[in-house]
Amino acid sequence: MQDAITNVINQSDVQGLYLDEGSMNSLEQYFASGELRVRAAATISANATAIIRDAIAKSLLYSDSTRPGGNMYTTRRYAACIRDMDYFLRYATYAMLAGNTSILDERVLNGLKETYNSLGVPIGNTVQAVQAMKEVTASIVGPDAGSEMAVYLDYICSGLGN
Ligand SMILES: CCC1=C(C)/C(=C/C2=NC(=C\c3[nH]c(/C=C4\NC(=O)[C@H](C)[C@H]4CC)c(C)c3CCC(=O)O)/C(CCC(=O)O)=C2C)NC1=O
Repeated sequence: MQDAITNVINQSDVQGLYLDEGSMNSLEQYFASGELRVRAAATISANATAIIRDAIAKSLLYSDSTRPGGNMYTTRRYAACIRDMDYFLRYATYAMLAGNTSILDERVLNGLKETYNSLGVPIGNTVQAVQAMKEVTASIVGPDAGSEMAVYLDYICSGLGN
């Protein structure tokens, strides 16, 4: 896993250089937003259950997914879906704290699309639920932290799409 700091240091290290101005600027931005990130992570973890419930209510509840024949039908599959949403929210929060997407590649997206395709988990509906979670999260943490979280929730969606 990388973060905003190791990322900048690694880039300079491969060139054998001290940090250049661009690297300094991106570090400064990261440090300046540090408190925002930590506060957002605390708010998200205190409200995770409600965020996921509201995101599902806004997107998939009472849709084809939850009806007989849908991929969320039966409590076992419904629970698997809620659990996946919790993974997405928790790992997006880690990535937001780190200021880097690598943890999402390594722990969440690696092989996920293939798993979903082989189990018939609909990717379009998953993306819809994650997009709803993006809106609900922003309404709870506010617009600045919300747009920071959006970077990582969108990254999950595009990782499922490719
Ligand atoms: C930490 C990283 C990690 C991720 C991301 C993860 C995802 C993941 N979701 C799975 C299943 C599943 N995922 C869903 C999700 C959904 N179905 C829908 O219709 C909705 C659109 C969507 C919820 C938004 C469902 C229903 C299953 C069970 C499918 C089945 O067994 O038939 C499975 C198959 C094994 C299992 O059932 O546990 C994995 C590996 N596992 C991991 O360890």
